[in-house]
Amino acid sequence: MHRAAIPVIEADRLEADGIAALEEAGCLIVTGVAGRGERERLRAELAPYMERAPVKAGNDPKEFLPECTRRIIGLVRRSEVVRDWVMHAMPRRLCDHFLQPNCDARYQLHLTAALEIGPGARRQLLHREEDTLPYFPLPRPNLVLATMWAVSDFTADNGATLLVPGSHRWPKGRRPREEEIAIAPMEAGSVLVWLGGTLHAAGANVSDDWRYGVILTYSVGWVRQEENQALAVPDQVARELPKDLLDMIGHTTNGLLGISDRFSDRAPEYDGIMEMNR
Ligand SMILES: O=C(O)CCC(=O)C(=O)O
Repeated sequence: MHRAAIPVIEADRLEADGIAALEEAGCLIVTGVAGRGERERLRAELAPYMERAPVKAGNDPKEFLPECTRRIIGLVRRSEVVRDWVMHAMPRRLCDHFLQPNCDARYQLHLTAALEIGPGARRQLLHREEDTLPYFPLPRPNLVLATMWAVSDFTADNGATLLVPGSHRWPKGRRPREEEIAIAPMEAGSVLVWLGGTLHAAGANVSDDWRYGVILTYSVGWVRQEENQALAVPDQVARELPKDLLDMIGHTTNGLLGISDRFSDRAPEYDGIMEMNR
């Protein structure tokens, strides 16, 4: 069987080749983004939480999360490396291109998750990041851009992500044939990027190793974030974060959305509303 393929580029070719490739395929592997030191720091920062996360049990083929997997969310609170990755120039350049034109004001962090896929995990059900935002017919403007940071190597055997190139342009009911499903093996330090309309799933793990990845997704600022960052990042942590990261997680207004009298200094146009509320 001749399988579909996913475009692969080195990080320094993003501008020249990456944007067009992602536009066309709806998915892209960018190699050489995160160094070994960062990945080791990330593992150390998240280890206390990952070790406590339950490994999914049961064997229900309809469950979204397959058995033998574990995941945690709330990564901005827990990891300085994740904070750097959220604000990394590579995903932001792609968000500038794919999300910003569809924003009233800005794009935002949508979800953070660290996930491990263990030996014996089955293939996940194919889905789209934008399945939670179903109010526009497919194909629709890009609302979400997803990144998967390979903390370990991703291989065809240990559960590398499966994607359907081109499916970001498909109508809703179209299902892929098996040969249209591509596998995204990548070396640790690479980042898989896909658009919110692209069908994808975690692969089955038929190896003896655990596959470790971090998903960071972004959305247009006028939809509700998949992960409630205002609750995920408590005040005592938020106080220490730089303003650009705070803006990214939602401590700012987004056009007319998201006002709070806690940042009236940053949104002078709301002074009147603030006055009424005093
Ligand atoms: O783990 C993967 O490769 C993809 C996971 C995913 O898409 C999800 O859990 O939403």
